[in-house]
Order: sequence, then C-alpha cells, then structure tokens
Amino acid sequence: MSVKQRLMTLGRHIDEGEREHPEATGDFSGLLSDLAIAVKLIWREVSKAGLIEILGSTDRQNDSGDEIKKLDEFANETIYRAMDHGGHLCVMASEESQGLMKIPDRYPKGKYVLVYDPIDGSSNIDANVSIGSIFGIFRRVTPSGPGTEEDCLQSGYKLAAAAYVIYGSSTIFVYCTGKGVHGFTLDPSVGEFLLSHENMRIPKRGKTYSVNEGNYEKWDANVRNYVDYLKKDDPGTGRPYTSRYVGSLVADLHRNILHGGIFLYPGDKTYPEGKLRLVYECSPLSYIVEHAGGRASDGTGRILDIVPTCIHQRTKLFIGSEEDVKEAEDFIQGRRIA
Ligand code: P6P
Repeated sequence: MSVKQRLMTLGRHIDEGEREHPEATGDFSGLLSDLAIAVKLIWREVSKAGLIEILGSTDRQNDSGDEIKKLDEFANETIYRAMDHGGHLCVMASEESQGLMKIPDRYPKGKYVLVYDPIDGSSNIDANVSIGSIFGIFRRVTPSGPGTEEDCLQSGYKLAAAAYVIYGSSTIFVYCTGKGVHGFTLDPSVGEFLLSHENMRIPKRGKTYSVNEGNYEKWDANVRNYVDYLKKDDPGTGRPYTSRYVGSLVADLHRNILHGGIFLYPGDKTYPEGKLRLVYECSPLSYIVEHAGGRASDGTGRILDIVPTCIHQRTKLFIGSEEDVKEAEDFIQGRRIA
C-alpha cells in the first residue's frame, strides 16, 4: 500500500505542537484554532461569492489607496471578531484598517499580536482567480495592557508564527511555528483542515519566475537585466524560465514553494520602494519561505531583518528558491549584468 499522509487535522497538529512545549499555556494553540475558525467562515463566503451580494466594491478605499471590496471588509471583520475575545491577543493590525485594531476593554489582553491581510489579491475576486489571506503572530514587547504600535512594528525574524491561506481549486492553510512548514487542505464535507503537505521544502532552484512584466518600462536597468537573463535561451542552464503570474501573491508564492521558482515585485517608477506591504504580507511569507529552505530579500537585504517604521510600510520583494533569489540579488546589486 502506498505511504499515505497521516490522517491529521489542523487542530490535532496544533495540539501536538503545543505538547512539545511543557511550558506552553495553550494560549498559542487557542489563538491558532480561533484563526482556523475565522478562515473557514471566510472560505464559506468566498466559495459562494458569485451567488450572493458579496462581490463588488464598497466604493471606499483603504489606507493603501486600494479599493475596498465587500469580501475584503467581510474577511477583515470576521477575523477581528473571531480573535478579539479569546484573551490571546493584545492588539491587531490589518491592511484593511488604517490604525491599530484594539481589543475591546471588556475582553482580557493576551501576550500575542496578530498582523494580517484578510484578503490578498482581491482584484481577482470577481474573476474567480485564487485569492488568499496572510497572517503574522508576534509575542508582545510591551509589558501589559492594550497593545501598541511598538508591538506591531517588529522585524519578521521575531515572528512566533505565520500562516497563509489560498482560496482556490481547494482551500489550503499553510502555517509555521518555527518547526517546519505544514499545509492542510479543507475537506468541505466535514469542515476540517486535513494534513496534505507535511514539512514543505522549496527546491533550491526553480525554472519559473513570477513578475508583472507590464512594469518592464518602469524598472531600473538592473531589474531589466535580471528578467532579460531569465528569458534568454541558454541550454543546460534551465533558461528560458517559464513565466507564471496570476496577480495574487499567495497563489504565485505557493506554486513557487511547491515547484521552485522566484516571485519578484521590484521597485518601479510607480512604487519606488516596492508595492507589497512589509508587516502583514512580506514578513509572514518570508518567515514561511525561510523555514521551507528558501530565501526572501528586498534585493539588498533579508526581509526578516527590516525594522518597520509604520504599519502599512511597503517593500520590494524577491522571494522563493534560495539560488534564484541569490542570483537576483547579484543583478539587483549590479554584480552581474548577464
Ligand atoms: P500588480 C494584489 O493586489 C497584490 O497585493 C498581490 O497579491 C499581487 O502579487 C500584487 O498586488 C499584484 O500587483 O501591480 O501586478 O497588479
């Protein structure tokens, strides 16, 4: 009989992880379990988004200037309401909320911080292209009481855990608490996330690159040199690479983790510092990719070493297979032109 994946639910996996830490209070496990409930509620709306009035825009913009979709708002509120009363968190921050999301006074304050992008890739919602959610969990740095901006503005290397969810042909919850990266696929018939990708490892090099080539004219020469290099036909080097870009960071990244490759969103004339958000998009995803054996850089340094100065701060992002990201850094830093 072929070796089958252990029949393991996300909840059991979280509990087993907690048992490896005798000092654990169950706080962390409770937090992750509450998060899984929120994700299932979002999945339910995403899976029928075309059937009910949840597509379309709220005619408002978030702090990033991005149009707020109704599903964005639903997901943002669902996560907040699932997480605000468990006593695990002292504060939250979200792409969809300008300022900090405080824990109501009537609820206890916990020792963790949640930063998140409730729906990433929302411009794809009405086209039925995969979208995602991204989560980062820090330990608080302030001693007690309501959490502050200081608790949210931590470098990614201080993350206690990170997770992403892809709502696509199937819904997959991928998380890491520092002991490997593990993926769980939702079985809608029982409403459980079942272990499907144990100990995910990203190949050291891939043959796929993901970038919005429509920005080519807006890039600097180093970025153009790198992308031109990937497209050059050079037998024996694996080039030309295949281009794959769906415009949903989580979906593009998940594919590159499974099969190898690089995702890049460099700076350009529109977004000189890069478009993607550091605190609740790039840091959590970089934490996961590094624990899967990959690399994540802003072109000159490690994403996880960046010290955020504001919640909605943007960054350039080169993330994926270690050798591909290192090669990209050589071009971005001008050490290579071909
Ligand atoms: P562009 C979606 O809006 C997003 O934040 C990421 O999910 C995605 O990778 C990127 O922006 C797409 O940006 O400029 O290529 O449309």
